[in-house]
Amino acid sequence: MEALCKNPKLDLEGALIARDRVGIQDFVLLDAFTSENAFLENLKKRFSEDLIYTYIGTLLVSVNPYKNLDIYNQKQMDFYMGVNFFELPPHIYALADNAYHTMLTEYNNHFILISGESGAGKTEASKKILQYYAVSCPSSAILDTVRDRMLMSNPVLEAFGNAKTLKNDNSSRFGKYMDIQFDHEGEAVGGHILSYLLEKSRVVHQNHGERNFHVFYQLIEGGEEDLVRQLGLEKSWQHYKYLAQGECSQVGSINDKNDWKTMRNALSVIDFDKSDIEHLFGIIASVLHLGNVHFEADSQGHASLLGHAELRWVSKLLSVNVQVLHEALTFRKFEAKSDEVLSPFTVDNAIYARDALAKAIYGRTFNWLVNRINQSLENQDSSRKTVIGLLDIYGFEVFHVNSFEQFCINYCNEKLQQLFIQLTLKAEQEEYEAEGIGWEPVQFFNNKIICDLVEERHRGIIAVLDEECLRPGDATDLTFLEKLEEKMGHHPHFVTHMLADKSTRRTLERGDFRLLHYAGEVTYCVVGKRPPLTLTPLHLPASGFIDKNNDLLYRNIKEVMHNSKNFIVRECFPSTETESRRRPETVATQFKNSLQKLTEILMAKEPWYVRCLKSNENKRPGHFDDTLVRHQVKYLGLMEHLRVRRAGFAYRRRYEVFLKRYKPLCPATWPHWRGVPAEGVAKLVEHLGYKPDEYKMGRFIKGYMTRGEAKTTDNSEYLAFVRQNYLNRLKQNLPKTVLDKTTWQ
Ligand code: AOV
Ligand code: MG
Repeated sequence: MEALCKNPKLDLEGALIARDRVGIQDFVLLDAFTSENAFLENLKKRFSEDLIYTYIGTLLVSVNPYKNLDIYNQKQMDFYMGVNFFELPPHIYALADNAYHTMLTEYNNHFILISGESGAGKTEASKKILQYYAVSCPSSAILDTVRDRMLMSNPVLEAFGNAKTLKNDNSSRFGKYMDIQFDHEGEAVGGHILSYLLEKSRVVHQNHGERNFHVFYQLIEGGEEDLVRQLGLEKSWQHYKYLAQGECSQVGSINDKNDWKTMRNALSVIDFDKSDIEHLFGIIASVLHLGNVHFEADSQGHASLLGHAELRWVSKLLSVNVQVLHEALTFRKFEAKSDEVLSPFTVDNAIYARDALAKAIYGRTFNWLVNRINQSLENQDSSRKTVIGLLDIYGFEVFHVNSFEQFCINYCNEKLQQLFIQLTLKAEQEEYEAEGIGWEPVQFFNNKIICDLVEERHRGIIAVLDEECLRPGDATDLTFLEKLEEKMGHHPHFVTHMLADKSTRRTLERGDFRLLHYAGEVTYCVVGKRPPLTLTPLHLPASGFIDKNNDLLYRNIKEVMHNSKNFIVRECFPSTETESRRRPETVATQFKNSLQKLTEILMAKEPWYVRCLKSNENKRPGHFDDTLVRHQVKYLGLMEHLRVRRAGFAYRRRYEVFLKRYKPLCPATWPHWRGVPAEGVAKLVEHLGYKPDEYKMGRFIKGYMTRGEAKTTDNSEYLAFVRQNYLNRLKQNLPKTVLDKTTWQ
């Protein structure tokens, strides 16, 4: 005993477990926790002791503590590496480790779905998981570079893709799915990132109390004197229209100067050379200068440039001809027969063209950056590998004014909730039925009805929006809204001012529609609400749905950019685009298609879930807002998940896999079982004295089993379903020799 205690790992284990005796670590294990009150009580009790993680079976619930806890360090990583999931206090490392070892033993692909509303802790969780893999997995010297690059992709993408919103000081404004690739030895050998719809409207407009993307402030605050001078920048954010609108630059939790250093260092690790960096920051600075390009109306009401200095900086930094750029921002080019005709812009048109250019440059540069990072993470070895995908997407959000961006973000969250429901609540219950296992159905709210409302072909909101966007003539945000009312009028999750009853009508304006999302209701403002634009007729370019969905960029502006001598800009505006006569897909349709592809990518892998909960709305350390947490527990379907997990059989494996793993527990199956795997499993559970309700045997493939030819590839050849708590017992019974040899799942 004494000898054992000298093992530091065991010391830490003892300390951790003693500390974690507060509340219950796994909701599945106790009968009382099927009531919502008991569930919340347990979360709260644990939270008050800084125990932010709790399991529901293998699902990890995490409550944002809003303070740094000393639980993410090398010691803890070592502790969780390769140790049985359920024997230790819940931790994000345990989940990461479990996924990793299951991948290694079963040689299949996995993904970790991290979900929760804005500010709940998704990005932090995904960083912890990535760190765990980077630090804990075996590695060789060459692979160290890959791992460093993987880690360093975070500060770069966060600088360019995150911003302070009213919900979160470091809010992800893009969706990110990252595959971490492992070889046979379990070494991380490469990575690949897919990014989803960056909220690029933020480049030109921020709400009060919010900021533009971090990188702009980092450059101004942290940029070296020489660099700032070369880029023609002032060391003051107030000087830039694109930064000053939110009247918010200093944020207590953010240190732009330090973050600049981290990001610059990260760029070098990712192998950006001097020229890449010069061109990249040239583009960032050009966006700031572009925001300060102003216009006034001349005597004929046409846009005329007000001061030329800023435009000269833009053209210098983007390496484009200043006259041609000037023309592109103040005239539209039409093709009439074989001639090109220039039509002068009004001031509004010119502002629109300027902002559209700023958004396009930034958005495309962001995509370029992701591609560039992917090149540096590419695995050179083409031999077979398995992956763990990490999904960290912008969380559900509701602001005072919600626009097209929130519509896309919240739709994306509906899709992820749908995926969760499909994989856990729905498919699981259907599977019991298919496998012939007696089952009392657990009722749950299926949000498919809302996904359909948004995305259904020809009939959903996106289809109606596209129809209006593509309709020539007088389509406006209001005609779009009217079409919605016509088509969705009786939908239980959709309402507008015209459709509402008297009391609801008071809370809705004519230009709004409201959706009853799975996570609560959100009112979307279809037409622009920015002060100058409310004074202008609606068909003018405004920040409404039609405009944002069209995301129009005039052809002559694209041509100017394509002729740039800045190689990043040139790559971002390829000639194929200006030559093509095809209308590009709308933003919402592109997004919908990319989410469809993402769903397919995920469905082909084995899922793990982290459900992040926000503890309070004010980022207050250690404060647990009962109402807020209860609401999230409800809409995330955690109680339903718990019910299915408790009544169900959380662990299921094909007979063959199961037998291979647990055959040492029975003399009849150890060391070799030569018969049909299902029968070996039957012997095994009989020997262990399992009661009939502890496990179920899934259907054999009809016809095959009787002839003893069970096919291992068929999904229905399960040992259906050992209950989670019995599984723990099963694992604990495995002899020590097997423990040492095999990895835990
Ligand atoms: P999100 O990714 O879920 O929101 P973040 O992961 O950015 O949320 O978390 C928001 C903030 O909460 C962080 O900046 C930290 O201050 C704090 N936080 C989160 N998790 C932890 C943790 N485990 N320990 C300590 N502090 C934490 V959004 O990106 O807005 O949907 O679009
Ligand atoms: Mg985030």
